[in-house]
Amino acid sequence: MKLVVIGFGQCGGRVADEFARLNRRAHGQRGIEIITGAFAVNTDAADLSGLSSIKPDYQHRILIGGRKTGGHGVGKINELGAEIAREDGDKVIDAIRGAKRFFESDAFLLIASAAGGTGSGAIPIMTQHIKERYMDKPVYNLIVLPFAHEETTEERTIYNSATCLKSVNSIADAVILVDNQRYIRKDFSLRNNLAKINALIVEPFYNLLCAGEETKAKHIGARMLDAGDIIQTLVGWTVIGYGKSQLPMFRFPSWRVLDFRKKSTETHKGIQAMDEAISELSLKCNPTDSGRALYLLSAPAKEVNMDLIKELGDYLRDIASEATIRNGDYPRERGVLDITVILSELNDVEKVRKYYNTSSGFISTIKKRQEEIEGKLKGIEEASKDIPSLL
Ligand SMILES: Nc1nc2c(ncn2[C@@H]2O[C@H](COP(=O)(O)OP(=O)(O)OP(=O)(O)O)[C@@H](O)[C@H]2O)c(=O)[nH]1
Ligand SMILES: [Mg+2]
Repeated sequence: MKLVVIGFGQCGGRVADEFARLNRRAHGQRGIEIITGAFAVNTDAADLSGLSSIKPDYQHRILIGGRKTGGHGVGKINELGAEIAREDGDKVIDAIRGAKRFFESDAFLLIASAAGGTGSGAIPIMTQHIKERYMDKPVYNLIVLPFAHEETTEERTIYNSATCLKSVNSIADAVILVDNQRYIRKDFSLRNNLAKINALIVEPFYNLLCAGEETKAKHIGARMLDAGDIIQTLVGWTVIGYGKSQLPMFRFPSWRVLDFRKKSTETHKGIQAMDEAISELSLKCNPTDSGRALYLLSAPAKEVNMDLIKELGDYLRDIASEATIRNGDYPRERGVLDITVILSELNDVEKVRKYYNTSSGFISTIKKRQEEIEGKLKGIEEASKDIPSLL
């Protein structure tokens, strides 16, 4: 599957930059292209120049709202991010049109954090803009949710997240949710290492996007997973997960090992990777809430057998009992077996519901505070009415 990737704001831009690196890796290691164009859009000029893999010209690193913000961002006011996207959105469309291989793309992937200002505000507006302009291609959003500590220190974090999520959900074909907090569960030092988190965020997309682009027979599985399968799976709230098991690089010839034992070891390794993919989903959710699911098994060709595929299918069927499940196998890597899982069409996401509930509580407080400020301003204006002005 080939994507046009567009990142908005600092977080979105950096994750899009990581996708550009992923494409370089696919090209270098496998001779295939998975990204037809990578763009970063920001109100902050310094953030744009901090990127490394997205082409450094103004058609790929697009500054919007320069006049309004002086190139310094919107300071977490996502209404301003939205307004600027409305005014300057054509710049992004022009850039997409200029991309050489655009006609080969299967879909758009737009990326932003929910909690910031620029990305959070611009992504719903640009999703709508692109959907109206390119009706034949799905437009997906990848939304990064804030760390827990950000939610407690700043009201805007929750409010921006709620407004962004509500807006993207009503317009994007699917919204892939990625929770920053999930990545520091096991390794707290990651909190200060966003680059490492970004690499972990994009990793599950590598085999997923590559599998359908292979042309060499030896890398085409018994059941190839292509863009059509992914497009059929992605609807509404979505999460993605990835897990892997190391395999011995060298095996004894098979006559030295009892056949049933070999098979059960492979199945065990497969289940172990699937287990990891499910427990490392990009956002904590309940798999029984999903209406569509997909898994891709990548492993050396000789490790893939019907038993393993059946066991993996049964495993996912058990936990995502309501979902239509698609699957594929991808004969690749030596020495590892890995599994990518997508759970989509989720009919409930606890974290999103919490943002909505908490924000609804804020709205009256925010309004009241606004009225108080306006009242005070009026008071001071009133007191000054008899004072002559120098203007
Ligand atoms: N995973 C990840 N999260 C990030 C990154 N940069 C920022 N964030 C998160 O994104 C949120 C802040 O949003 P930003 O993307 O910095 O904001 P912005 O869209 O640039 O908007 P303004 O700076 O307010 O104009 C916070 O929740 C951060 O934790 C990043 O590189 N990776
Ligand atoms: Mg910023």
